[in-house]
Amino acid sequence: MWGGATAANQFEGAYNADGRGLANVDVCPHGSDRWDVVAGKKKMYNFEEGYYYPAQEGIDFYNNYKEDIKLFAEMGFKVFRMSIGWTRIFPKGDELEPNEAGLKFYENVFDECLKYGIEPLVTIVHFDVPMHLVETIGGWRSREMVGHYVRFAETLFKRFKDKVKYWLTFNEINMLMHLPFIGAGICFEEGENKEQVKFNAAHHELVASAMATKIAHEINPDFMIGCMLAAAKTYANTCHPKDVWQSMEKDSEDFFFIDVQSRGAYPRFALKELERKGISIPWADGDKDLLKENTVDFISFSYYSSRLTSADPEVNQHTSGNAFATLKNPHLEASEWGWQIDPLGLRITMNMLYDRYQKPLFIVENGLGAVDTPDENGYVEDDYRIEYLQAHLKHMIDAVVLDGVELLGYTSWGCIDLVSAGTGEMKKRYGYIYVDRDNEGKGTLKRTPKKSFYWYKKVIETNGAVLDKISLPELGDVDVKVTEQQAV
Ligand code: BGP
Repeated sequence: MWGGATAANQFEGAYNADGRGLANVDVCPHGSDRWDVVAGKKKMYNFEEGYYYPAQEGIDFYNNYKEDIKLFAEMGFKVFRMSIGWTRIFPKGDELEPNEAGLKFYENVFDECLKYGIEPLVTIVHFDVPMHLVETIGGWRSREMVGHYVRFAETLFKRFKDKVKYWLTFNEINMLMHLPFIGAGICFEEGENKEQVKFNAAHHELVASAMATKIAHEINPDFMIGCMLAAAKTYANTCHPKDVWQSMEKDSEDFFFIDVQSRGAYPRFALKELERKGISIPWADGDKDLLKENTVDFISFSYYSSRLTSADPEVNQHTSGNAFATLKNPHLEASEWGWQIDPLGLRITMNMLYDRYQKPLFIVENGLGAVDTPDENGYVEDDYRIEYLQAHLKHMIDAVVLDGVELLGYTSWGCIDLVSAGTGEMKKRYGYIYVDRDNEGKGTLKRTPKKSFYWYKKVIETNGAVLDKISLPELGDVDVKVTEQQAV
């Protein structure tokens, strides 16, 4: 299935429409303080004077969903990945009855997709935590979150059991270790053991994910439930065994979550590591059986770049990436935001995940964040984006055709321009559709297909076969922008 991916908080807008409550994702501002807020270092529990909050209006998908889905259909999408704004359904998070207006909105969106034969792929939580639960119980640090999440998930499964088949329990579940406020609604208190808090939250999310998987399969045995990982192979800087060992350890950090969700138990390396660090797992009665008996049906992941590590402290030239620290790889070019570009790394990552889990994969994020310069008609010639995607898709197809990896689908990230999660910018664009809006929230919000829109339409039409036939000159001069490292 070919398609595109989005997240509620990065494009819906209408943050207080029809009874929607405030969520952690709303109060992450644009600007230099954003990083500290999303990382849980700076407490910002409400809108503050002097800041701009891009999630408030996003690109107003809430009021434009018909037009946007029509454009996705024109490209030939078979699948559309989107998430549910938790606080549209449960504004505070602890209500017992859902907000009908919120459910109705998503029902309308699903109906619109189905009208065009587009299958919705729904992320239940893409970073959202209701602010009421952040303030009253400290987000996912508390076990109480499990009950609130499960009630939310069950409400969705029951209401949409005939409209949605593919579900992801949490977006990039491993992100909570890196950006705990956006990943789990956690702000640290002075002097507390941060690692312990993060592993408590991780355990609660893993238990919640397994409970949701159980209920989902009871409600509709045809449901396909996936986990979702911010994935990337970590390379060793040299063939020195210490470097190789370190790269293995880095990969294991990511495997930890998926091992639990896909194999049904904490991996032994993680148990040993936690024991060494003096971190305890907040087990409750029944957790072990629950995890064991309710594993996911498929493995979904985002892939933007490979990562690089070295055991030698002298090798320390870092570059930015998807919230994961990585060394600069001299063999790779980078985006304008310093994210390195490694198409073969996608094939490597796919093989690594498939070998380990032997379950179908779903690539649910991949793409190039770049500055687009529209002409006077709003048209963007984004050959750099086409080149990035083309290279990745070629390796993706090799992984399927030559290596035998089972792949359910591919949804490129930000199929329509939307707000960047990392920086809160609009100018970091991933879309096939240009949206007239800038970093300060100015612009008409007009949608205009870019050159990549027509390219992707061809890719979908030919199920990827055209990739071999489109030669780059046919698409015009390709100008891949390579700039120096820029901090996120
Ligand atoms: C992933 C998130 C997405 C998305 C993407 C690109 O981590 O799941 O929400 O934003 O990264 O990152 P950014 O928006 O920072 O460019």
